[in-house]
Amino acid sequence: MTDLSLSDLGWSDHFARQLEQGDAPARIAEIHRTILVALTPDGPVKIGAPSGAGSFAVGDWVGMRDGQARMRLAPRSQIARKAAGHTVSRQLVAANVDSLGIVTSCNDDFNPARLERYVALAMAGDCLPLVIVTKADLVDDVEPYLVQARAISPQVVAMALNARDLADASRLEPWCGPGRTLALVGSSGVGKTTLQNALTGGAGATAGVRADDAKGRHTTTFRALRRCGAGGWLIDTPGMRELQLTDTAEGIEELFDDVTALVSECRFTDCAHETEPGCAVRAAVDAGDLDPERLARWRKLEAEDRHNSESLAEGGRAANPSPSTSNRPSEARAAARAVDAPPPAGPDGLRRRVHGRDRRRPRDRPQDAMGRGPHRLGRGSDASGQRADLRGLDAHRHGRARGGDRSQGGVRRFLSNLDGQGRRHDLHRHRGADLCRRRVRDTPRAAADLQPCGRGAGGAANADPRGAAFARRDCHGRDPVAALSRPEVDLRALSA
Ligand SMILES: Nc1nc2c(ncn2[C@@H]2O[C@H](COP(=O)(O)OP(=O)(O)OP(=O)(O)O)[C@@H](O)[C@H]2O)c(=O)[nH]1
Ligand SMILES: [Mg+2]
Repeated sequence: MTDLSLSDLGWSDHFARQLEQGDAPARIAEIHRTILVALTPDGPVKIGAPSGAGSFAVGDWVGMRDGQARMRLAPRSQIARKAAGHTVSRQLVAANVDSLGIVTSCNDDFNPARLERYVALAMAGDCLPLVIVTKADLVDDVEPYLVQARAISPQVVAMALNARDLADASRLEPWCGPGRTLALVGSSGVGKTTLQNALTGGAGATAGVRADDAKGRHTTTFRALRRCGAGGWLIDTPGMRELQLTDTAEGIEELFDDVTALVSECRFTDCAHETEPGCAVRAAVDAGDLDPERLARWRKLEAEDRHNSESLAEGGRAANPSPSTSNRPSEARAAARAVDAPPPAGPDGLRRRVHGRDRRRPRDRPQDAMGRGPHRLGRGSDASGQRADLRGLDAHRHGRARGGDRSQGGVRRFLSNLDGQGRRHDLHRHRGADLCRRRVRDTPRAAADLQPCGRGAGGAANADPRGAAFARRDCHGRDPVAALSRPEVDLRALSA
């Protein structure tokens, strides 16, 4: 018996609704080759995994019966990547995580392009991207690191600290307070376990880094969920040698929302942004409005994600994969996935996109009164438009109503939907927050309904460790903005 209740462990209605009669809930704390270590109010238990340990993530809730993890309960959020190496498989990193602590150091490990990948991963998994820059004690000025980290996205919260200093490390406690889970990811040797030890009082093994290139020694070998002194949970993970994205399209789209907005303005739906007439992306580059390096990074991540997602889908179809290992965590997304089949583009689908073949397919949907094209509904939508519709639903869910989504009508529909559903927090997305701000100005009723938001922040926030409410800057770092809060995830950002 422990003094932990189910809600101390992170249990909520979301999971209760899924639990089948006769099953007992348990939260996965460790995953080993054949067994899982799960936490229950009665204490930790070792249970079997009939469907294979790899189909569970640390942080998962399961329905347990007769010593077996009978059923994985659909997670609220999930982090998954393409497994390292040449194997075509997806690896679950963590589940039911509120914030993804992307750990890097003030040394050779610091790499904004790599951080950008992790941020896309966090966004795709519905987690707050929190960049933690360790080894602040080794440099004179941490500001250049923080500036670069924050430049990745207005949603990124970044802080620099000395992980070996308990008081400094305790600045992370708001992210792992009661009911919250923080997962730490990053290269080997950046100080993840050092942070874990500071926040949990544990004694996980740590080891020094190589002097010449600051690389770590891959000391931590398995993922583990640990209780924090602050009352929440922390997941430490082994250092990642590489992070290959898969099924992260939403995160990439969100991270590069300026590029994807331009893409939606191109004359041809499958524009490759090379030499096509009416290409809004090239026009923005030529006008100096879009950094060509940013465009190149977007291209690279998008192509990689598409390639890996398609390879996994191909391999998975043969093996009848579980859809639950994707980065689309919610039940709604999981349900959508069942019919959201990859576009029937055939084997050259990718080639056509990447190399721009056969791309003279003008947009057939009407423009709005302002002469703007419809919002891009998704790549490779099929002839029946099924995929496009689903993307539209998803866009709507994230405050990006499709087809003239920047119109007040789109916002109105979105807000009324939210009002009717008990103030779901969906406006944390960059573009959604932008819409939201406009709406706040225009409609007193909506403004009264809105609550301070923890996401979409572009700068300093009023940190409130109780997670009650945060006054945030808007996505553009200008005015304070109020946005909708999702009651069950009330911590969405604090400042450095
Ligand atoms: N000076 C300084 N050293 C740190 C800091 N954080 C971690 N270290 C040291 O960096 C080394 C690596 O730390 P770990 O906590 O083992 O790193 P890790 O990220 O868990 O590494 P893996 O388990 O291999 O993935 C240890 O010697 C730590 O003492 C910091 O903020 N400042
Ligand atoms: Mg470690």
